[in-house]
Amino acid sequence: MRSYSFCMLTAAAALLVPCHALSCPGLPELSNIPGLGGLLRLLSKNSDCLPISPDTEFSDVLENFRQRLSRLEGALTLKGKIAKAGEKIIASNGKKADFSSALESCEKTGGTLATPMNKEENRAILGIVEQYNSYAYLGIKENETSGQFEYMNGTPLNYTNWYQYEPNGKGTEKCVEMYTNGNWNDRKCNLYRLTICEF
Ligand SMILES: [Ca+2]
Repeated sequence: MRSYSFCMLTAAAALLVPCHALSCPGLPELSNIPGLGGLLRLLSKNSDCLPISPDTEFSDVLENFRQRLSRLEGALTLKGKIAKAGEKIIASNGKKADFSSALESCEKTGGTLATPMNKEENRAILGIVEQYNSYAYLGIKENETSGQFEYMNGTPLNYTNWYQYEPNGKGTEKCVEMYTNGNWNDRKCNLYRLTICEF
């Protein structure tokens, strides 16, 4: 599985590479972003656009970028805005929404609903739930045909943390919420629950 850092670097590369061939209409705006402006100036040097740097130099720049992202993650984690679990970043916009609206707002920002696939991820999501003291929908749904709970892509669950006697709403409670103790409950999908996404 590709790492978060790798994905961020790929995104950065995708942002930069098209400028080799094209004019850079977005460059002035990007240059205004604190930190990124310096990176772009470093990359752009004497050219009117971004040059193809020697591999070693480009690696240095990417490494520098990776370190800055890592520090930013650290700062956000400290402020309780995000939680890290392995390669996953868990974050909330603090808003309550029904299941489909919550999922949509996560997908709009390039993520999906937080989906705990092991104890560590469950704990990270719980940290956000505790911070807002609010139940949250998870990225898990009941299969219409089999009645089994599964991930959003249809694969079976490989980790569960059901509350005692749950799931108990077969056919009527098709979504899953996390309680403020980290346990899960199957629940109707049209309630207002904290939106927590993973990236
Ligand atoms: Ca239930």
